[in-house]
Amino acid sequence: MQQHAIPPLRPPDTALLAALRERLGEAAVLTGRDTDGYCEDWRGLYHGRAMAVVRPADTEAVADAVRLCVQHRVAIVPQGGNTSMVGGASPHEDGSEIVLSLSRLTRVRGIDAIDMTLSVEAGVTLKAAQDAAREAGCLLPLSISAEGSAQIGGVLATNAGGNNTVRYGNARELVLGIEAVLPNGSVLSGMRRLRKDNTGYALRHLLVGSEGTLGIITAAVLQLAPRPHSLEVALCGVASPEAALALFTEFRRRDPSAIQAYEFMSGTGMALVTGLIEGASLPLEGTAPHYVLVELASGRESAGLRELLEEVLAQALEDGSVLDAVVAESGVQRAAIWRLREEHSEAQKRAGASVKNDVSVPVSRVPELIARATEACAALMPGIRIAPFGHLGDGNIHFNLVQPEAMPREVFLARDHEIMDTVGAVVRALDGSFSAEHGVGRLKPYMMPDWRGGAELDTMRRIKQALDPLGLFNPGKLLP
Ligand code: FAD
Ligand code: 2HG
Ligand code: ZN
Repeated sequence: MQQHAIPPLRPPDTALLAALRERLGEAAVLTGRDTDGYCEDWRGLYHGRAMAVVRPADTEAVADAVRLCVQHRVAIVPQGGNTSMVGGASPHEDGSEIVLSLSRLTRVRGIDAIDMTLSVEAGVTLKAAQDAAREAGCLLPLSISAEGSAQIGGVLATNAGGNNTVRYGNARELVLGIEAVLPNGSVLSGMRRLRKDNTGYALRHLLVGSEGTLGIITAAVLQLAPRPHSLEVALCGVASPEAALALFTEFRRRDPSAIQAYEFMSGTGMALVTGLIEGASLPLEGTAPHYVLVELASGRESAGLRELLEEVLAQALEDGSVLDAVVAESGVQRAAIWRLREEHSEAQKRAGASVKNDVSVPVSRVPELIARATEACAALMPGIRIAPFGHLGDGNIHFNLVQPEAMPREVFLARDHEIMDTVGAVVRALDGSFSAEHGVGRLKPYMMPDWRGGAELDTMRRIKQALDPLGLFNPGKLLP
């Protein structure tokens, strides 16, 4: 983190606060210390201050709050579960912005098991949306470790990826319809649940991934999938990222439709999990340089997944590419294996400050990414803890670096751009992206001109200017 002096607090717009209280009710407008929980991000990188946090209860109230803020020329930071990894939902330190929390929009508006659609409001957590789908006998095939807190609006605004992208795609692929409040206060009502609908520009896709800079998503229609009837999970110790990739391609060759998740973990990252997370232990004979979690699933009950898993692993154990493997025998064991993967972010947080590189490269180049970035980071900062993990099946690796044990947090974080640019140079050489799934947020807009300059950035700016000419929706995020 580049350190900046804390700017002086701007005086609040008392007329606006009074108008918001009158329209939304006293309890829906928080100020002072009541806003603290909304101003700090999950990583603890930003300590913003908000003029107020407003918590409207429905779409009309969101639209009215937007109109009032625009009348008063006060900027709005939309916020869902506040789990952003890039400071996307954090207000500026000068207290000039209003945080608009969607957390009271929690209605499941409808679910249809024949159409396989779920209509939900923005403040429904991803976990609650998954539960609603399950109760109707369907699957909402989007899964991230933060699903208990992340909300549908935030998940769509960031186009979240996660553990099942390899099979079902990112959040974008699941969105059939959307409802959103635009910066001019109008409500875009596109809650259609149609598989086919080619009527001009796909505005829902403009809003998905726009990180609160073009509109406030208030509800969406999501495409559900059939629930799998058979499921197998295995954890493997592997000698190298090359071996992890070879195992992935072998599973895909044998049955392209079977892979539901394919996750890579480094030995360093796994040691942090088993060392710092209560109850997390490795179900293998010993440790390995790297690990892979594979989940296979099928809509059929006797799909032969267990046989497939055992055959592929037996062959890999024999040729030495897999060093050790365990196949879960129960739901409890499946959950214990998944926990080793899902606790990576929390374990790294407990180990100290990290610099996160949420990068993607073509799947075939993941081993090269890991080798080259590891070498470059070790040369840049001796003692840095290199803990890459993530969605190998999508070519999306979280190339995370944890501070050297003896280095103070601030000294380490002051070099974050240097570290990100070191990893970025490798990613660029491999035709990758510096932002695979977490978004650009407040952390990375400085990288946009270099990576997406020319017509791409120019077009983004024109779209922003057309929809939000006053620049009041999440300023300082996404666009430099
Ligand atoms: P917030 O953090 O509140 O906001 C995120 C961005 O969206 C901000 O720019 C905000 O302004 C905007 N926004 C929020 N709500 C709305 C709305 N209703 N309308 C318009 N804009 C809005 N991400 C992944 O992609 N894959 C993962 O596997 C993954 N795992 C994670 C694990 C952990 C432990 C944590 C802490 C985060 C993880 N993330 C992951 C990142 C994050 O959880 C996701 O980006 C998530 O989608 C954000 O949802 P949220 O509701 O918390 O959004
Ligand atoms: C995950 O895949 C998330 O678990 C978080 O995207 C990654 O902590 C991270 O960098
Ligand atoms: Zn991820």
